Amino acid sequence: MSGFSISEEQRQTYDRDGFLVTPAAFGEAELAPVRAAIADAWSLRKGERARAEEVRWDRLRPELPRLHRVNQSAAAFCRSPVFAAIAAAFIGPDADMMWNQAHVKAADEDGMTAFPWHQDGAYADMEKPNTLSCWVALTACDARNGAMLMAPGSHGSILRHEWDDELKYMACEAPDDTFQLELELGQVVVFGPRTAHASPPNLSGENRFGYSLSFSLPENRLLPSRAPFGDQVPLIRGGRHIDEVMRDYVRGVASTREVGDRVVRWILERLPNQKHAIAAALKAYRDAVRGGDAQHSRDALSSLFAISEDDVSINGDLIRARTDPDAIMREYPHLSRDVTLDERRQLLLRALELDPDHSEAKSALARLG
Ligand SMILES: O=C(O)CCC(=O)C(=O)O
Repeated sequence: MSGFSISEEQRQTYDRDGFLVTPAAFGEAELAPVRAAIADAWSLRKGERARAEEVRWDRLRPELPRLHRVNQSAAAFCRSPVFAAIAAAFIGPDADMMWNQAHVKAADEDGMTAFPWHQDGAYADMEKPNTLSCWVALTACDARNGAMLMAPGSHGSILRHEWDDELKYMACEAPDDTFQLELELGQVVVFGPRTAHASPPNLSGENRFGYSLSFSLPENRLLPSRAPFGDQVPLIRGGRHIDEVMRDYVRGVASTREVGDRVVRWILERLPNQKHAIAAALKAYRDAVRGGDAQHSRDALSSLFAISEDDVSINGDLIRARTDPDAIMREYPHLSRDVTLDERRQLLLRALELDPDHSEAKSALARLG
């Protein structure tokens, strides 16, 4: 893998504080195509949404999830050797990219580009809870443009989160001990699922771009439903980068047969309606590897890993990104009048997918008729 590595000192910092900040791990040449992908997704979002209430969020503080599905540069970035080294250090020899989402802050209006205090782990109870997030500075960040605030030592337990209707976010109380990061372009903040963080509004007059990627053990599922969750893009297997493993697998290298079969079997198991798309993408990848063009092979593998079910979003967030049925039911009474009956139904069904016995979600669904 790349020359990037995590030192013993960084590991100790992470254990003590719940986060660490790497030196610049990416240069402008790697970041520019990702920023362009985010800018494209942002324009599309602004164009697509005609709903009055959502427009302002989409313009000021859009969260743009799952870019690996729509852009090859973003997909390749998600499997960067930098993340492979971070995941290997903190998760182990087998890890997946679980979720990716850009955070843009435009020039602020009325404090609306702030993110309230929260812990990422409050949104999802995972069967394999050893997850981490990597927040990459795609523009330099400081107090003026809304750099992240971290709470060192806050990673002991999950705090209670309530719906912040003003900022449209599940939020916890602000911790006492907080620290604002100043980041150069390409620095990465690595933090755990229980590390509380927030960010103030962007008062700089320029757009601020960040890209957040989460990693977990493979084949991770949500509790209590045990539904597979997230992007599930393989990143490392047996400590090797997935692109090397899969290349050897489709070339028939015997030592990779078991692991490659398992990667493909899991995609098929998780996406039973996509059998044909998966077979076609695997064939395209095999052909690309045989053709010997590295970039073509990388993109073909990205296309295989990007296959997933269609997404619907409400309140600026994908329904499939909702991972806490109680949070859905706290949000539900506040849905704007623009949210259609069918979308309400889908949101409640998501709550029931997460917790099939959720009585409040069951009653709300019955009331919908
Ligand atoms: O982009 C920001 O300022 C905050 C992002 C954040 O809260 C997150 O990645 O969980």
